[in-house]
Amino acid sequence: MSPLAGPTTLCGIDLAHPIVNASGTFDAIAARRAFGDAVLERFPFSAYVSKTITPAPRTGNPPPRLWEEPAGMVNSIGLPNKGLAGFLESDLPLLAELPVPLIVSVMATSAEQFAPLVAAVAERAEVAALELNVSCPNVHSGLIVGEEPGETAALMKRLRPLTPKPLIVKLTPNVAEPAAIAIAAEQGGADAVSLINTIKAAPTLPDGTPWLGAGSGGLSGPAVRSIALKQVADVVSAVEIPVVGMGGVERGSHAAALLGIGASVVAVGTASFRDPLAAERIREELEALGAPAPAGAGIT
Ligand code: RRO
Repeated sequence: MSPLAGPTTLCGIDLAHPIVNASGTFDAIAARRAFGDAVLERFPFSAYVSKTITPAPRTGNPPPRLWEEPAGMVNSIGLPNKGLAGFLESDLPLLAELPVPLIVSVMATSAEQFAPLVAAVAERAEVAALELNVSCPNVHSGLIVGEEPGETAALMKRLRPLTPKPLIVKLTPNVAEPAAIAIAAEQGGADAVSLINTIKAAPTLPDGTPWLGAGSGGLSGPAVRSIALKQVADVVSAVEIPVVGMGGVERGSHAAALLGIGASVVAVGTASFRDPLAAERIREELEALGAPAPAGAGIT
């Protein structure tokens, strides 16, 4: 296996290869229900990042929740989830059976609500690391922890003492300088940052009415790839901690480009909706490439 697609580590967690999933884009429990244990035998990711959970259950946004673009997709899912208690009881035992380390994505509307969620998830032996989602474009909570460096720092100050487990801060692309948020996260004790989440978007019908039930959503897929490359490069040069890069990865060469600019690990997101085994193909293509794309090389 080429070094590019070979074993690696993220925050001390051993990974068989550098391809993980973007939170919320691959439902491992539903996949196993549909395809059986073949999903475990041929699991496409080297770590599994759960869909984001919140302290209390949420039903999510009103439909429609999806809009297709020529080179992407706008989602307005709105964080439907069983809440902490439901997750611990129903989902965690199933996710613990996956053959890879488990990273649980969490979100709350204030540092005080984040704290018990992080503590309860982190104390579970099945959980290797937590991703702090401070970047969802679809929940209008007034939460600005991911948009103001001072707020990010305050969040980390509250959460960092709660667990020695790795805390990965998921950054929003919807700010002028994601690197400033990344620096605040690092200074607050984050072990890694991940980016990009989706870019705010509002598909609109010819009569001016919004398509999405919630009015707006977040754009992902190939359309955002070069934005992700810019933001990941900026963040990589601003912090010492590892960076999980994602945004429109559909081929091995796209993953190579993110690794080539300094991402430690690459996440596959929207591509998995079209093909649940896209990440496996992307890893194979990455392996065949063997070396990072030189800076400025064309992306095919
Ligand atoms: O559930 C969602 O609507 C959602 C989340 Br939590 C997120 O982090 N990013 C996104 O595009 N959608």
